[in-house]
Amino acid sequence: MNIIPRVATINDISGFGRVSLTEAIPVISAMGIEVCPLPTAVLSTHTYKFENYSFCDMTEEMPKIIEHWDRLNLKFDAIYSGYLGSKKQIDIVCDFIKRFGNTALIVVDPVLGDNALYEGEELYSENMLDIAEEMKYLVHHADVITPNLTEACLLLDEEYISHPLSDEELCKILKRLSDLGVDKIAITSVMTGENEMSVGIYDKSENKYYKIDCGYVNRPFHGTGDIFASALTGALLKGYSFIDAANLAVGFIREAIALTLKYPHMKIENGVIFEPLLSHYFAKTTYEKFYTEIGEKL
Ligand code: PXL
Repeated sequence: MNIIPRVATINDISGFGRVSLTEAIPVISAMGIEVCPLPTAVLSTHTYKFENYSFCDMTEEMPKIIEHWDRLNLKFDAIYSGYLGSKKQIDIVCDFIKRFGNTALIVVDPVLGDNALYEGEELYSENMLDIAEEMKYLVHHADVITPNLTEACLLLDEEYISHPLSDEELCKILKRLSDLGVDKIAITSVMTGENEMSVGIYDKSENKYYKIDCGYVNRPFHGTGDIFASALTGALLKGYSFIDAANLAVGFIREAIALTLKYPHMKIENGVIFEPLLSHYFAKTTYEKFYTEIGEKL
């Protein structure tokens, strides 16, 4: 629609720690796509392992930004939402999608909690639990969703789904999520074997299920979910099929993790090092494939 594809990116900006907009803006821009950030909050750092961070809620400001964009008659090729701090913000995003989302690709990363894969990790906060109900409503408007397994549980009203998952179990969860009214699902960071972590993929219009091998490393890598959703959105706008777009996103994260591991003193909360990779990775035209098809016609 726009000469340079344009994406409205609704997420927080955390000044330090590599998450949300400080990943979405560089990643999507490096893919040759214009990013229009609609900030949901401004923080000094993200909230994982940091204490006493500053937090400025942007709920009051968001409608003013949207009104101005409306007066400018802006058109978006995609709307991509991430961290939303309250039910009110979810309502604002639903309204934004109704006003601007007619022909846009709608990508919702239903940020509700972390995967409780590692000892001492928090499952989800009370506030996030509170907004899970509203998030289901937002998910209903989406073409693509990218929950982790914890978020998938919350969306499906499941107490807990223990990993590792068999291919069949993974397909069933993907199918149930698509029954919420979504065509394309990617569940991130799912253990699919003792030492195997995957992204589970379901493309309903193709009726195909896949798992993409993340190249498991036994420690958390913070902020990779946001890189995944950002690169996925960018690749979809560039015309990749859903599985190829998700594969491209996983490949980028695998390279970022490999680079980060060269710096063993990097703290988990500093995220993964991806900046030196941006210029070459997204300039490539072919990508190594990490996926296998896991089910059909469930
Ligand atoms: O999606 C990760 C994320 C985004 N925004 C904020 C966060 C986190 C994870 O810790 O704290 C503010």
